[in-house]
Amino acid sequence: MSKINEVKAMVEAGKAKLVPGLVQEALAEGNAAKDILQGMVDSMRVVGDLFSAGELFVPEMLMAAKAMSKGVEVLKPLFADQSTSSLGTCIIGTVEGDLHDIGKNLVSMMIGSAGFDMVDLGVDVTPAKFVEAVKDNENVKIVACSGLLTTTMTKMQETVQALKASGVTGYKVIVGGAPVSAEYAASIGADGFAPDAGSAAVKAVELAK
Ligand code: B1M
Repeated sequence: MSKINEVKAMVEAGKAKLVPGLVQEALAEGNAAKDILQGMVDSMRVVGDLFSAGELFVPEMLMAAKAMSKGVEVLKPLFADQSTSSLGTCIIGTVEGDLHDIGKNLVSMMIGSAGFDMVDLGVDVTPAKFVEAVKDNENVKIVACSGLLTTTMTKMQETVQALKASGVTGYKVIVGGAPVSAEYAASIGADGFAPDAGSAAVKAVELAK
């Protein structure tokens, strides 16, 4: 079994203690960090499908998430920004009612590696907290909202509305997450949408210009 497949199997099995070492071994074997990352993203899809099929439950989903997060910690320095000048500040968070943070963390890592100073508000972020953050931070160019649940997608709309009503300007809002589409993003007045972490970074750079 290739090391990436071993990483994937251990993420799916929720073996958080084994994954970092296997990620190191996969790197040592010559695999690119992005390929190892993609392997772990694919594993989370498998876990989600098993959950949908009733073959796996919330605790196992949580263990798989922890295992992936440990693997991402090993890869994070490899995606670090090498540039010295900043493109501005990016505020990021998962919207209110939603506790999923793996995708948000990957998006944060990629936007950060594109040259932004990241302010990560975490998960379950209310519209008011996003507004507070654009007021409290200097040189905010991007606000990035992540959401994984169809049930809390409306909070994304409320966040965009609250940001517009705040009167603070000079930044753009991008949204994304599995249930979010370009059409939905446009319908709630967001300035941009990205389907994955890499394109979120590209979109952030484009909008911050
Ligand atoms: Co949850 N969960 N979960 N879960 N979970 C999903 C999302 C689900 C699709 C599973 C399923 O049913 N197949 C389903 C949502 C259904 C729906 O609404 N359509 C679901 C459910 C139902 C739930 C609970 C309600 C379950 C319950 O309690 N009965 C509950 C809700 C809790 C809450 O949030 N209030 C719940 C809980 C959890 C755990 C806590 C156990 C755990 C999360 C742990 C954590 O994040 N720390 C968890 C997990 C792990 C998942 C799955 C299996 C994996 C999510 C993940 O990390 N994917 C997920 C199934 C799936 O996704 N197939 C599922 C990997 C990650 C890299 O992908 O987050 O999509 P993703 O991010 C991508 C893109 O979406 C995009 O880029 C990322 C990287 O390329 N992206 C952006 C994300 N944000 C972006 C922002 C951008 C741009 C792109 O711009 C700003």
